[in-house]
Amino acid sequence: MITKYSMGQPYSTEAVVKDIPTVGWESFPFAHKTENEQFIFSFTMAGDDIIYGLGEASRGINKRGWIYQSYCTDEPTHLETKESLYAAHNFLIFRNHGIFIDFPARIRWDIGFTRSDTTTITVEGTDFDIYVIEGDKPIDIVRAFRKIIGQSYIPPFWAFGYQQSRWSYPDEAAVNRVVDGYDHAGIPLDCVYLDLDLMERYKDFTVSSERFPNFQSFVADKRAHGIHLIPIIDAAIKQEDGYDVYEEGKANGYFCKNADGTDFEGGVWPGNSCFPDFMRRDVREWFGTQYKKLTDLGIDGFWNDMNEPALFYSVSSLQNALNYAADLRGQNLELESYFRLKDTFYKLSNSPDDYASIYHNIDGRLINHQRIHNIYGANMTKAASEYFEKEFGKEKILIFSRSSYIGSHRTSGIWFGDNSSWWAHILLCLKMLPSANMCGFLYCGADIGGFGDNVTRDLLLRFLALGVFTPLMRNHSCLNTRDQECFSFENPEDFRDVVQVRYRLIPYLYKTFRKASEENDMIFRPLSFDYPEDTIARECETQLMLGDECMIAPVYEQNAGGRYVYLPEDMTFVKLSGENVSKQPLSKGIHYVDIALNEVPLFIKKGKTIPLCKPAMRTSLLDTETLEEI
Ligand code: MIG
Repeated sequence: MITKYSMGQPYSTEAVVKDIPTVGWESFPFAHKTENEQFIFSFTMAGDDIIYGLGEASRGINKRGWIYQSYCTDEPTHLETKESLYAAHNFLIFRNHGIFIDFPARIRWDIGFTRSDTTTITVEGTDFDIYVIEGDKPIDIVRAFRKIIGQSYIPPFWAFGYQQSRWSYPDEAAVNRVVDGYDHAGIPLDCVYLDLDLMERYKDFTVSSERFPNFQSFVADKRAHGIHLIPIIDAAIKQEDGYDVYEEGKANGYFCKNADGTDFEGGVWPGNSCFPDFMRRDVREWFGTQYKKLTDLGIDGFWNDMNEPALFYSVSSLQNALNYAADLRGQNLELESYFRLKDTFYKLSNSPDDYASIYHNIDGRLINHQRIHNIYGANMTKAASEYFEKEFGKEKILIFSRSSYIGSHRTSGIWFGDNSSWWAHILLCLKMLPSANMCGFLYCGADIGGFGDNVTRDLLLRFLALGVFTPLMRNHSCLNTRDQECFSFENPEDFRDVVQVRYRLIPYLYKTFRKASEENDMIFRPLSFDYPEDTIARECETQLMLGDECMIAPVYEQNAGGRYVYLPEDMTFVKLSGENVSKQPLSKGIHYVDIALNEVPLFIKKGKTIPLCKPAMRTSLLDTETLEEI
């Protein structure tokens, strides 16, 4: 059963696609109050209550014991103490209740942080809808919720292939080196990503004629070789006379405003930039059409970045900071004023004051950005996906976004942003998967190997062995980090063994994915969903159930030759490596299993089988008809 409660005049986020009548607040099942323009509600948790949800967020599958904030943030360091990442996925499950707060501004979720037995949720505004979904089991609650938010995005089939990215492959030669490197090592590959260096001075939808002089034929050439090139699109538009996107946006009043109605100016990669007002349908249509510049050149996939939106500084606060610094010139700074000076610059990025100075023109009214902050990026990606669907139909163009809100799951995927080459981030990815699935995000994954910092060979191999199962399987790495392509390390045949397993599993993974999309189901479930009475399963956050057939349990520690795994029932332990398959029946309970660096572990339930095809160098070369059951 789903009940909708409404307060004030909610902004229409389009997260929910089913009409649900609202009822009075008397029946709202949680203690609540409205105070200082905030709506606050709370519930008491028993010692063993598990709280699920929040999609892309830090910490565990069980969200207890921390405070989270829905406030889309360009967060480059995913420490466990971070309260916000790039997305706002306002869905929680508590016992037999699912709670979805449809509200595009800040929400605080204090889940046993202030008091270990209490969850207190603070909605920072008084215009919102809350949906309460009742169900016997968490999976029933998820399915009922997913039904009202609509079917999840399905990307093109080739998007299930292995993908290589880096910030940045600066020119055609660099891209060729990647493709050749993979081909030479016999490691399958379907996509290569183009980051900021594709563009001419960070101008969206442009191609540097110096570094990619024959882009159209280059794209065609790669396509003929089975490789898709995937360019990045940033949210902000460079202010530059003569740059058509900027000129058109300015002339038509398509950019976000200051309070006085002039265009808001902020610094991002291109320097001073304007921010398209994605809240407006006409602006979305205009921005969506810009992608044509690249689809006309043969491009069929994109990733939308920096759309929280990331803001290095606003032009006005940078000026204020510079003036402040100029005033201090020549003075002997006391420590306090020195730190104030330092903070003045340090706090320029993603400053709440700057966000509060941005306005959107919605139906002729200026609406402050802070009121809709969490759906800005979602609307950028909606601009792109609406255009793709209209122009090319469904399942033709790959599109995924960094920032997202529930509802984005219908038209795009997401990636989990700037993680690091840390062992802990294998598990962070694993934990985000079921939470993202609960909120409808099926096409997702983390930067394999980690984005920030230097990866090691063993970390990359272990990360890949989890990535083999994530719908988006992309290795991506930051500027100034060591080479992270599989062929850059010694014994590349180990990498081939692992990536080939992905290709062997694609028929199974693709079918599981489609079914989850069509039936509003999860691909990855916490063990506690399937074995609610089993204490060890309830607490397990290093393994996941996958589909109806199996369980995954990646190795996540350095120098480990295997791991402890908990089997909640008898299963077959399968090790996949290249074309090799080894099987061993294991009984319910805890086992230590050996797993070499070139092996992918998988646990298949009794009476179930999984189809494997032969590996191939591209998804387009897979024979998905000839299958071997294991
Ligand atoms: O501020 O485009 O998360 O994947 O490589 C950094 C450069 C901007 C952040 C993205 C990352 C991408 C990077 N971008």
